Amino acid sequence: MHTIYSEEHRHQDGNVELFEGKVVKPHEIPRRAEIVLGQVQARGLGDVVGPHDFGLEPILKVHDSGFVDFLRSCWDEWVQSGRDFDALPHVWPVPGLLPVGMKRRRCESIDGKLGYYAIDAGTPIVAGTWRAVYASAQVALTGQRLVATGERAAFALCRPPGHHAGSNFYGGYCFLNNAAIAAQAFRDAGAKKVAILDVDYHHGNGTQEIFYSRNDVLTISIHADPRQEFPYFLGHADEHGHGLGEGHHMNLPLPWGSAWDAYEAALDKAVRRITDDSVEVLVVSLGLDTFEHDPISRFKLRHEDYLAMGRKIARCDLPTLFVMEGGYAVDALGINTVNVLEGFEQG
Ligand code: Q9C
Ligand code: ZN
Repeated sequence: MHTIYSEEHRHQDGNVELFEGKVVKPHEIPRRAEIVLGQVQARGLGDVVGPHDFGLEPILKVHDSGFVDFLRSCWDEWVQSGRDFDALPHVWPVPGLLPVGMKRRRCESIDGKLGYYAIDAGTPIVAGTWRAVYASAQVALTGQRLVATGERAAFALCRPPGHHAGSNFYGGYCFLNNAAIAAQAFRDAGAKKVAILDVDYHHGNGTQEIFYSRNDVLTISIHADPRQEFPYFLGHADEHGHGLGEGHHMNLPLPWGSAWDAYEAALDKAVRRITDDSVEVLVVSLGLDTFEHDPISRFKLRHEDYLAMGRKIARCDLPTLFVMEGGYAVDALGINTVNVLEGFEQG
């Protein structure tokens, strides 16, 4: 299968992340994508191609224009306000802040805007963030085009990742929801029903939010239970979709410490839900932070489990776009990623 890759990702290179009460070096670093690319090439997965430029239009079908404007101008406004280090939020308009009858409003100060749009303080914005974020979305869209025009599968080596970003917010190392943008592009190219299967360790809260009231994109996420793990406020087993979307979202939370036996059972449920529906194309939010040695996660998957994961995903028997999400055990990230993709090709 083809891999789509752009060096533009290197421009997302933050200095700091707020993590467990400390200001630490970011876990989401340029070397992640380079390690994955190296393994794709070393194992001969297929050709590596650069992205086309599809412009802002397909991004604006998923994200609010005010939010996209904020991402584009944030760094300049931050510098204008006299700062020269990473832009991070430090104050949030929590729902109870405002008296009854008052509406949350976006404030003109860049600090107010950061708190308005960010869900966490772990996602630094720097000078090159927008360049990298824009290219990452174009990488996903280029993979979408390859699959929509007849390839069985493609691998969008996106960086930064996307599944925590919603229509109007960013965080969890994500800015634009690459998988959601690609899924919407499949719909606009004529697919009647699309499924997004999110196997990242963390709940795909942004993807859930974007499609929660819709019945044309089935969203399924397997992840660490939000009662224990980020993003905490969403991803519980009883969230099934709303209105028209009722029954078209599925969360499969698993406890800390889960290994392949428990994971496989959840993945079986996900695959069954997809094959029971009239899904025409599959987008996989491919996070590898379920790995036993991931530094920020607590699942126990091993190298060989990712081959089995790829084979199992192939059982959906659908044209499939893989979109890179998380995974922070960087030295093992290439092996685990390409294991899924090779397992899929065998399956
Ligand atoms: N103590 C992705 O994998 N910080 N994002 C968690 C846990 C946020 C991960 C802190 C992790 C976000 C795409
Ligand atoms: Zn993750």
